[in-house]
Amino acid sequence: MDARTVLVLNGPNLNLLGEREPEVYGSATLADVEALCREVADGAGLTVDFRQSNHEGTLVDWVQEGRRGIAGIVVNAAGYTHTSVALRDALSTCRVPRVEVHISDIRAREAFRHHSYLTDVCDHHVIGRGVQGYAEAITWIAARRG
Ligand code: DHK
Repeated sequence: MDARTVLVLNGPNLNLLGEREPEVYGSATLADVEALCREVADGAGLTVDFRQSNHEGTLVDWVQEGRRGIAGIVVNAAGYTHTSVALRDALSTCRVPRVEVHISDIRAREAFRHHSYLTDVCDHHVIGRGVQGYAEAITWIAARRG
């Protein structure tokens, strides 16, 4: 990773995008999302390091890896959004712009999804915009770089 890298992190069950609750998350697969991110980043002169894990500690390790010296972090922590103090603490150590993304509108779903531990340690939020939200997040990071 270098100063032009956007680190895009995906949490648990997002590997099943496309087959998982398509009425909520849509029909795009995670590979489709990765291709979208690469296209948008490429257009902005950035590169993408795209990762997914079902494991909280792995996500923490990856946030720490990207905490300085890169263009920014886009994070859809999926279920860990609503549970993970550890991920929140990792994001709060970052010296790079952080964007929280959710495909669905978590504010309009079950009450347990309304609270995000990540919201106030991220600099920007794209919620409920479908997978296009990832593109918006990368565009925001690119615009912030000027
Ligand atoms: C994805 C998940 O897996 C859920 O646990 C979150 C998020 C919402 C999304 O909308 O991308 O509650």
